[in-house]
Amino acid sequence: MRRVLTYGTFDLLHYGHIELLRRARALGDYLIVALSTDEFNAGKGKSAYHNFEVRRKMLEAIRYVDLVIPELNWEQKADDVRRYEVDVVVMGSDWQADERFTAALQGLCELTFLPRTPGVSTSEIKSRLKLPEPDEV
Ligand code: C2G
Repeated sequence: MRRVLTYGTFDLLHYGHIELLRRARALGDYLIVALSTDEFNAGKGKSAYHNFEVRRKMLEAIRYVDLVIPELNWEQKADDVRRYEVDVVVMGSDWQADERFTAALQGLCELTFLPRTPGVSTSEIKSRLKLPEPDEV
């Protein structure tokens, strides 16, 4: 059983997310998604439109996703890999050179970066829909 792990916010779920999850799952037999909590997002300077519970439920409805766990901080990745016996961590290519993945997971598991799906992003959707930021509502 080859186990895959990925991290993200997955807000306003779109086909770029689905394409990442589909390709990540295809690299193994079991896909775990570590979903950024609302508190962790605040630390990233991000405010998701949907809260953690809604984002978790949406991910759990996706056929490629086998388990959703919380992403609480930047430092948990090595523990996650050990605890869930992960063989490969998969991220979109925008994380390619990020030490919070490369250094943190060196020698612990494989690390694969997949090309981002062009032309779609949560921030683009929000700006096109002119969704108010939570503090604007
Ligand atoms: N993604 C993609 N193509 C897009 C948009 C996103 O492949 N058009 C990928 C990203 O590269 C990421 C995943 O989908 O691997 C989730 O994207 P986000 O929800 O934006 O996640 P992010 O804010 O990058 O959080 O600890 C790491 C962070 O939690 C990652």
